[in-house]
Amino acid sequence: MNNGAVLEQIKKQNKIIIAGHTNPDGDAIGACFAFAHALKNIGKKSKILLEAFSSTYEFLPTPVEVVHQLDPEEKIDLFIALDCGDEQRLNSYVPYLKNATSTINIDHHTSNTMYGDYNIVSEEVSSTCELLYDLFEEWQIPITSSIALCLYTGIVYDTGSFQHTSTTPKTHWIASHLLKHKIDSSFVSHQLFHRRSYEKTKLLGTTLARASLYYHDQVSLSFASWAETKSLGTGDTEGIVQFLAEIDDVSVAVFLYELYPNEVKVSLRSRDDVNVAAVASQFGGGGHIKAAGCTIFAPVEEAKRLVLEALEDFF
Ligand SMILES: [Mn+2]
Repeated sequence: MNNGAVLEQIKKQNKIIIAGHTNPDGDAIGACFAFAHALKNIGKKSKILLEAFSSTYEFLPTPVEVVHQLDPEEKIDLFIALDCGDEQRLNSYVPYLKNATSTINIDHHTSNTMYGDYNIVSEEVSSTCELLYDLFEEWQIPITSSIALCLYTGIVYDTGSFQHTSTTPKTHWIASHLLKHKIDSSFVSHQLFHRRSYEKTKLLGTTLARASLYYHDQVSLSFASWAETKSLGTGDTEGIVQFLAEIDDVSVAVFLYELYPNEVKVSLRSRDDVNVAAVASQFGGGGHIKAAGCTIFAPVEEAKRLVLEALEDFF
């Protein structure tokens, strides 16, 4: 893929939508915001399309309007999907992708289905934000301090503060360049990993108290019901699965939460050889070998049974 041709394509378009995946995380949000800044800096207008996200990210500067929905009649020249392994990750935004005159898919998931007219996909990078750094360099779009903060946040988020195995020397190299833009890295870490609402703190306690171990203590699992998830307001249960993965000899951690009645989101983490992306894909989900997710349309007890059954082969 000639990335220069992608930039030429962008320059020709007027109605540009930049979208990230459902239940947006730090990488998706950082990537969308950074991309909007980059487009603005080359004189292109855009709009960001994202589902509601945690107030954690309110410190990130956006140069354009962020909307949760578009007018179904709205004509879209170019739809740019960021951090989405497949079309379904766009959830209710799929029709906008389908109706757009052209589409660009920029992502770093192994499971990427190359659904765009243009696909810039690398599995070698830690995050979509890391990929964007290289892309902006190639496109000679200057990294401003706003872009740097957005990209840095996405990289820190997706690498778990440079702790996940996806972190490479290159990741650190890029981060060091971004930090030259006077980013308060301690503040970013606090926002992303060391701050949670009172409601989420309580839910964390409840779900950890009900954690169970399976398959000779190699799998940890817990869950939150719809009523409990709803108590959060935002449905933000991010990070809870990590606590389950930190239990002594646990190899796979599972956290299920009912986002709506009979709609269960499943987060999976692996600390060893189990490919949890493969497990998630059995339920139409995807992700990375060590971190993946899916949605199961069933009561939470049933979803729990199905996931444990899918994991049985590994233990
Ligand atoms: Mn990502």
